[in-house]
Amino acid sequence: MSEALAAGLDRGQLHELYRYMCLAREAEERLEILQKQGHVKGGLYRSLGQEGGAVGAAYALRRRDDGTGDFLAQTIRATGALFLFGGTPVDYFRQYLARATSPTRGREANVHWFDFGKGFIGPVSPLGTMVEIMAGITLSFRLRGEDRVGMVFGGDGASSTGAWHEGLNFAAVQGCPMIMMVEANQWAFSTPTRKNTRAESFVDKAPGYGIFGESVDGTDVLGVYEVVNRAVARARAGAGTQLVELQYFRRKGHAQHDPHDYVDPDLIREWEKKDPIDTYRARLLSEDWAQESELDAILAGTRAEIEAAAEEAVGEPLPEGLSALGGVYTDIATPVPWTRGASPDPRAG
Ligand SMILES: Cc1ncc(C[n+]2csc(CCOP(=O)(O)OP(=O)(O)O)c2C)c(N)n1
Ligand SMILES: [Mg+2]
Repeated sequence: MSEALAAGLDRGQLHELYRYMCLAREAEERLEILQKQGHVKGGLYRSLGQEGGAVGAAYALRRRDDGTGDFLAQTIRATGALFLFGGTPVDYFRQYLARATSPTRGREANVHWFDFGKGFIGPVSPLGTMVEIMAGITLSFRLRGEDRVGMVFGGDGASSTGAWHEGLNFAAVQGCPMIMMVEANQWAFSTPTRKNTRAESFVDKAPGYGIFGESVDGTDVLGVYEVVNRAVARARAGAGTQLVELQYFRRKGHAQHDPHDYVDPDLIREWEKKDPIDTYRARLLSEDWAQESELDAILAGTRAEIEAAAEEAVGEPLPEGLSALGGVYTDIATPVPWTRGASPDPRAG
């Protein structure tokens, strides 16, 4: 690795953060056009303004493609994390367009897909449930003595579900190497956070579970990386479950069908000034970590990649109706048996 310039990251890595934020932004903007053209099946969710939180957090994880790395449970607002973990733009479009070629063969939508080999397991619809699932996965890491961690994203609204509390408490009690990312974007659909919790900050909840929590400006990709990197290091070293609160703002409606008319437009304009991609680009230039031409080339590259992926997915077929009968139970293939690691299975013998 070449010389570290900031947060222990070298020039190439700092550029990579920028690239993945751009990739998420470009993919979602392309989706908006596809939706207007009638191609998108189901809702369309934006992570606008939250790209830095998703990318900065997932960048702190160990990413592998053979089922031996860290695990990630992404949400609809963590598109950048999904791409970082090897979810490809073309599969992302296939999912949103419900193509027969999509990872779920058109059965599920948007970011509801997984790849055990790459280590991302997606969300299920009931909010909070992924916390319980990740608690189980990270318990298995701990029992096998593997130095792997699992990161689960969840919104501020999701934190008011029973599953979230139970999952987090179980993980904390069991000392699971789980990183609980709270996407505090101040809304759960049209419900403001103050109607979801009396706590001033989600970090205030951490001591209630006996775990360490830290809060960070979720629009600052480098700041997020630094805080999450520390949390990951603690969890990997055996300090148990960690909580990180990403503070930012949902700048669009819950989904495209939500008019967002309950939010003060001045507030949205304020948060536009803190756009994570614009502010990071300005910093890269002012610190001399990048040349304008390099960043332009990265952006152009992501645009070309997204355009090619969108075109590929659009050209592919929808599933045949009868195919819905297949793959429901026993013929589900799990190509990488991540539950059987190199270390011995504690149930054996
Ligand atoms: C248990 C449960 N209750 C309600 C819903 C419906 N629902 C889906 S997303 C959502 C809002 C989620 O808000 P938040 O967790 O803050 O995430 P954000 O959309 O802000 O990223 C709701 C109420 C659900 N999926 N699961
Ligand atoms: Mg929210």
